[in-house]
Amino acid sequence: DEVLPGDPEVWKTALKAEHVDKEDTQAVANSVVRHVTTTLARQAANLDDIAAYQATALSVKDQLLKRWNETTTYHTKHAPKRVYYFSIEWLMGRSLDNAVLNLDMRNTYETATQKLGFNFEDLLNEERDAALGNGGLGRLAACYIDSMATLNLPGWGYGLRYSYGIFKQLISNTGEQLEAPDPWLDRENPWEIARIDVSYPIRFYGRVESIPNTSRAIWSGGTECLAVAYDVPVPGFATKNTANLRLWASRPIQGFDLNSFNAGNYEASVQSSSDAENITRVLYPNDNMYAGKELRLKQQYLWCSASLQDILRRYQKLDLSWEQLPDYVVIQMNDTHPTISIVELMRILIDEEEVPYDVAWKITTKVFAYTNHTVLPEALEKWPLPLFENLLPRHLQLIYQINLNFLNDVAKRFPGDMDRIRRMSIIEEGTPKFVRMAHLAIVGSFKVNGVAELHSQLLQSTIFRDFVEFKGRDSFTNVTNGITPRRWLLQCNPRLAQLITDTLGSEHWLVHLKQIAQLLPMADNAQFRAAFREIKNENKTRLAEVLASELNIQVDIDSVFTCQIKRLHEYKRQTLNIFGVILRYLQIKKATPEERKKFVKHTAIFAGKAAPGYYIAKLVIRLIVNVSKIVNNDPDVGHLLRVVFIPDYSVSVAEVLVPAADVSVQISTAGTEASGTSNMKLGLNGALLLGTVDGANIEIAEDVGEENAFLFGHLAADVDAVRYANSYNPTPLAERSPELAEVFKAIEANTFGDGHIYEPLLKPIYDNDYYLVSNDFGSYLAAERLVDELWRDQEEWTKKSIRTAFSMGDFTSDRSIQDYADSIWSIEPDPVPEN
Ligand code: B1H
Repeated sequence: DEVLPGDPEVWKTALKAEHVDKEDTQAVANSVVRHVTTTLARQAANLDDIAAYQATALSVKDQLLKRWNETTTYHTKHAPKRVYYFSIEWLMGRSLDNAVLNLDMRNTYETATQKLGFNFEDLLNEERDAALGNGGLGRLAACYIDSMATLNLPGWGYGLRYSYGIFKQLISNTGEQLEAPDPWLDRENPWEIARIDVSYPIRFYGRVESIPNTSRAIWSGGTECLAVAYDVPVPGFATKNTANLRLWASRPIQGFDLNSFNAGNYEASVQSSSDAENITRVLYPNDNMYAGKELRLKQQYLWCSASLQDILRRYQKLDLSWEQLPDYVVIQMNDTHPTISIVELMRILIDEEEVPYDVAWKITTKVFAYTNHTVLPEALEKWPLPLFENLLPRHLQLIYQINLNFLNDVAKRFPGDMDRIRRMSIIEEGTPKFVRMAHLAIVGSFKVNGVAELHSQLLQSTIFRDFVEFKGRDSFTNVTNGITPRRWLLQCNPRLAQLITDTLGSEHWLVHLKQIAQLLPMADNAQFRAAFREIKNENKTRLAEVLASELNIQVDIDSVFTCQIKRLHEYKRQTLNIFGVILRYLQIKKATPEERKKFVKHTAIFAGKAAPGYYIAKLVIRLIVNVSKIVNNDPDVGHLLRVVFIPDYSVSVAEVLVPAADVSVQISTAGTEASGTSNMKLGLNGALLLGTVDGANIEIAEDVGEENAFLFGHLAADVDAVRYANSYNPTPLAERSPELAEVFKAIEANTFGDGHIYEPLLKPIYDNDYYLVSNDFGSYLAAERLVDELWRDQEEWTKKSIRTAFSMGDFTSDRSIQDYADSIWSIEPDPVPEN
């Protein structure tokens, strides 16, 4: 019923000719070949895998764009309330396999490309990861947009199009992490559409003039650049709905400064233009760590301002009053990184739209919701006030006003409680002063949530306690994280997915993950166990082949594969794991040949990046690599122990590791890991949980049953007391843990190369052991003994593995997104009708 320009018959015939049937191999081949010969201007005769991948991806993108167009058109007409997910990181990984699976066209594309002379798997491997994120936070956003599309929720993602994603990790001969750039856009990105027509001006610096007798001001001068939109279509699974991820790239407003150019100063004339391009050049490589750099604040402001201008432009087409904005728009802030958007919305409403201050504040505080991802103090964003004032002078004024009103309200509620006012202020006093972004985020949001039960409770009882007392319990809630079972089971473990589908008799479980619980009784079925174990072994074999060919390490697939795959961080305690490995090594060395036969064979697998400036984290990598060199080449060890550090961990590396793991290692100091999500990926693929009582481990263990998991370590409630004792009544390490003292002695005796280089890693553990490594080492070892005992009984092990996998139904991102939609966003599914 759309009005077509020109001759409607010509249009209709043309649109029909473009249609590709899901099962039409020839039509798919046609579309791939069209891209080979036209878009890529290549000849069929000299086509390599890279070009064949590009053409295939472009053909799939055509399919996505049709659905994307239909979704956008439909939602534009329908005008439902929409959610906008603001995340400074989007760790998407590869798109081709995911897209053809979600389109239900994998077989067709596989056959079509095969008929054109290519192996589909090889083409998949030509794709570079879109690695625009550090770790869990960025991957969470990627899972969430997959679920938003799959649940037919009207929603978009907003982020930044970094020219360089997370660095490529190289490991030197001495075991050091080296960082290389990740030029992922060097080959053209077939998954994006440049929207040169969608761009917004962004101002930095400059001066502010107040308009007398109003709350308005004029912000002018400084420098301006453009944010240009790049759209990435994100298909839902088995639905036409296709979400949009809009990423902004910075560009100069004019190519160069004409005045300097005409004055003969060529260098100056291009300077400002390259300054503009630099803003979205590179992702900041810190996980759980705040870096107070001006360029990062520029990134945040460019992203938030462009996204808001975009959202408001769309809203204005509806021709409604500003007061109705919260009925149509909700913005979920992924951590505090987009908090400046609260102030930016105020600025646009007040200064540009002439909305009175109080009205603007009322509107703003109904639009934003804030997700916190960490309680670690070093990760909380606070900007030095002078830096902030220089870059965003008008925003600082508005923050002062917001803070003044807020603190007045606090003072009314708690008269005379000056200490409370000091604690809660958005501005931290001192030299210099700081702007506390978490406080601003809470004050400007209608809902604040943590990402797992324990984490949400800790937020409310510790760092945000004052705010709970002020705003009330109802403003705070929990939404436990989740992962998409499409990527993290269907795509990465197709054989297990097939077994589930065959046994359940349908694919519904992929969108109703709870249904896999129906398979729990299969744990007691010997035939099913054999099939399940066979799949695990096949996945282990595939990993073993990669390790042999890429790292030249031979592993025994009959050994227990323990996997700790995550960013390197002291609180995540890769130390516990590697110290445990060292102890095992020392015990094997000491044992007689007869005793050695009793050891359970272990393959300890590590992967993850360290922030480039994080010295201790890098030292842990060095220790792991150097231990692996000694252990893997010691003839006394034989097959009993292997240590593997897999360089350059990424989403696509995870897709190989996750299905091959027997044990999921999740051993953070209790109270420090907000949720964790690799615990969910590994659990869903049947790895048993070896973990502390922390983050989502707690809910996972509850659902899989504690008897199917290996929990250990001090509880969050006890950590403070142990920490206090460690630093104020220190006991010698040998008393806290004789086993750990033995490990440290071996390291210091140069067993793994120069012992003294590890001193900065060991000394804090000798001294005050903030992360309780020594205090938890004993119970960690006890948990490992239980792992070994169970491994000896393969039938029992497989039972627990099956129970683990099929109890993970609650940890799908579909459930998380449904929680957000119901309890925070108040939005409904709006499926595009099938025609
Ligand atoms: C998480 C971060 C994070 N929490 C600051 N916080 C960053 C903080 O660049 N920065 O400034 C980057 C990342 N990331 C992780 O979020 C938690 O540690 C995990 O426990 C959690 O599973 C994940 C997703 O919620």
